[in-house]
Amino acid sequence: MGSNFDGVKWIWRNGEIIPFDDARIHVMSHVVHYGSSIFEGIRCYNTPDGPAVLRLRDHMIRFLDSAKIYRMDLGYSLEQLEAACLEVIVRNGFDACYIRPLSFRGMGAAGVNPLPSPVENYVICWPWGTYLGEGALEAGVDVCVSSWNRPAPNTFPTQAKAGGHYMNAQLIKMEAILNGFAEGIALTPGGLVSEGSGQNLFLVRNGELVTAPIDGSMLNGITRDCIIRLAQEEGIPVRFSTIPRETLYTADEVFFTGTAAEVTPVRSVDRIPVGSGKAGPMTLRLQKALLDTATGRRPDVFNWLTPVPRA
Ligand code: PPE
Repeated sequence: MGSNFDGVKWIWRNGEIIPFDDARIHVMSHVVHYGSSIFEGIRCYNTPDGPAVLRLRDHMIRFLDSAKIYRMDLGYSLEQLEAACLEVIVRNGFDACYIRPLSFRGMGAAGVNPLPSPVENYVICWPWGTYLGEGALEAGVDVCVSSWNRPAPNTFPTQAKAGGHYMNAQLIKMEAILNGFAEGIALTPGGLVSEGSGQNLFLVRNGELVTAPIDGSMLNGITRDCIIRLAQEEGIPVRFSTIPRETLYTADEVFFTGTAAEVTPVRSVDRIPVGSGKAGPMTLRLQKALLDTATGRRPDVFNWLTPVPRA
């Protein structure tokens, strides 16, 4: 998957920059037992004007929203957390990297009640290449529909990006991998298409882009929003519609969106080829629009890029 911590020297913790090896937690930290963390995943891209972070503000707003939902007081403002992201990139000297703000309940009292355990805040960054395997962005991936559903509304708050939610994602992912697929598409409790283990999903049929409405089963992806807005800018019709499973098999194109996955074409679902069985033209067009914007090769009309200050 191309994750690489080798070049990571510094991590931000509660307002300080500490060496990578010092970023340790106790086994009795609440998060280890109960998954009580919130996090973000953000990408920094190299542009002709230097490194820039894609949609930093939107990610950090979602981070604070996750904290609020789980009643975590981080003790840092939006501006401070944004500055922390930029600082840790500068200190590590990366041109392009993945950024992971992470806050969790540390060591306090035993038992489920999280409130007596102190909140610890970290921002980590590392180089992270193609998420769904070498060549995935060009060739596309083979996926299955998972036997695991996403959670029903009012079970887990899926608008929050929280560690414990990813136990569900791990079930989806492991089943897919062990059955020879790159990824799984999970359905809602009602049996309609929801999302991948860590990606939202789009399909294309008759020149129209279709994605499921935010229904309480999936994350409200920021890359999803990028693709919706870029499509609208290009005059591509976008429709929000529930997606019955079988629509995946008859679509002209299917693709995933996510910070890590970027825009990954899906070339088959349950061994049924999607369209021609190759990455589709609309998928590649929107992938290029996103990556060209992120790397400063297309005008940043939406003001999505935050330049990383020079060291
Ligand atoms: N759904 C889920 C469940 C999800 O985890 C992500 C991001 C998305 C949709 C897409 O959201 P956005 O990144 O805002 O477009 N998953 C992150 C974590 C992946 C991981 O393996 O870790 C990511 O892509 O950074």
